[in-house]
Formats: sequence, structure tokens, C-alpha cells
Amino acid sequence: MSKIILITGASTGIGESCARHAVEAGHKVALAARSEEKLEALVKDLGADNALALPTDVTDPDAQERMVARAVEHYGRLDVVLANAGVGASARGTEAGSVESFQKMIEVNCLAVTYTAKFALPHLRASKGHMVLTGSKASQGAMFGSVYSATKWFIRGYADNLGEELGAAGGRVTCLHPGMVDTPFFDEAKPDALRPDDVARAFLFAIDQPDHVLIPHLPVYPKPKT
Ligand code: NJP
Repeated sequence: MSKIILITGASTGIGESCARHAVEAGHKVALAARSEEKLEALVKDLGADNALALPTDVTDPDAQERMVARAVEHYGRLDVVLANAGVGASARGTEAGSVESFQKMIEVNCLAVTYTAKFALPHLRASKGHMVLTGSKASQGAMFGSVYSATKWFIRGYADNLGEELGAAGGRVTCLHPGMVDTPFFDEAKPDALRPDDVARAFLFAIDQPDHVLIPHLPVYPKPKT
């Protein structure tokens, strides 16, 4: 069945790849990020019948409320929401990192996800839908810095609690835990990392399960080198 999927952080990397794979699989997408130009280019690629650009800064709760309202107004419902927008910091150590970078990571990776859930939940309850959060393997070790890792620990716990809330209404919550992925998240290429496509396939796997199946957590790691 074709699903209506709202994706935050859809302009590049994992979010963009999830959007491409979703449309290829017959779903329709609403794409949110700050870069209007990139979103419009993606809509052009995917086709205006399949995709809608919703330029949004996820740190602004009012903008997220409008984002969800516009997606529902356009498509009539929401079946899946992928809360994927996230940021890291180039200086990763606690002493080296700036206070501003700590604030930004907590604002985008944690607080903004609670806004996405708050505004999307009424629609996901109505559709018995599915909320997917992009967590990280880093929640189990400070691979991208202690503050970043802690933001993804928040996401891991938040997903469990949200899963109880939405689960009570017949919906589902899944937390993806990618290992390192070669995306613009990093300043330099990461040839040994996962590709965004690898995470997108995991996303589709999670949302394409029959209604009686729940995948609460889904780790996707690069295979260790031998
Ligand atoms: O990174 P990137 P990824 N408002 O930089 C958007 C997690 N993760 O795909 O606003 C709205 O290509 C930004 O768009 P724009 C990671 O923590 C990654 O790798 O136009 N959107 C872009 O679309 C994150 O949660 C790795 O700049 C905002 C997107 O977020 C997710 O995967 C490993 C925004 C970031 O795309 C996607 O990251 C892992 C705002 N204020 C988890 N700020 C990895 N790459 O290795 C940013 O375990 N965005």
C-alpha cells in the first residue's frame, strides 16, 4: 500500500536517500529541511505527484507545526514520519567543543524531535501510523563525541517511551541505529562507511512490515574489516 511519509533532514544524506527509496517503492513523501533549493531539486527528480517540499527549520516549533499541517493538507493523512534531521560537531571532545555546538546538537537532535512527535502524533494516531527516529550506534559509545552520543541516547530512550504512547493507539515506533554513514554529516569522504542507501533499505524494511510486526530498534552497521 502506498504510504504518505514525512521526512525531516530530507535535503541530503540519509533523509534524501530514504525519500528516493520510498518513492521508488510507490510511496509519497513530504520533505523537510532548511535548504529550499535542495528540496525543490529533489521534488523535481522525484516528480511533483510524489513529493512535496516543506522548507522548515526544525528548531522552530511553530515552523514544525506548519510543516505537519501542510503535509496533511496536501496529502490528506500521514502514515509515516521519519524524524531524521540531526547535526554533529567537527570538534568532538568535551573540552575542544564549543558551548554553541553543544546547544545546537541538543536543540536539533533532541528538542526538535520532540516537536516533530508532538505535531505528528495526532495524525499518526488517526492512521495507526509509524514514527521512525534516526538514532545512532553512537548512543552506545562516544564515537562522534560525548555530547553527540548523549543526544542519540536521548533518542533511544525517547523512542521507547513514544512507542508506548503510539503503540497504545495501534501505531508503531522504530529507532534506526546507523553506524558511520558516508554523508555530508562529515567534512571528508568516509569510503569504509555505510552508504545512505544502506540505511534507506533498513528504513523501508521497518515500515513495510505487516501490521502485527514491530521492530523497535534496528541497528545497521558497516561490516567490520577482516
Ligand atoms: O547527515 P546530513 P546524515 N532544521 O548532514 C538537516 C544521523 N546519523 O544524513 O537544513 C531542519 O547529510 C539537514 O538539512 P539542511 C544524524 O545524527 C548519521 O548523515 O538543509 N533540518 C540535512 O537534511 C542525523 O540525525 C550518521 O541543512 C536540519 C540533515 O538534517 C541523521 O543520521 C551516523 C536542521 C542532515 O543530513 C541524518 O544525518 C549515525 C534544522 N535546524 C547517525 N539541521 C553518519 N552520517 O555517520 C540539520 O549513527 N538539518
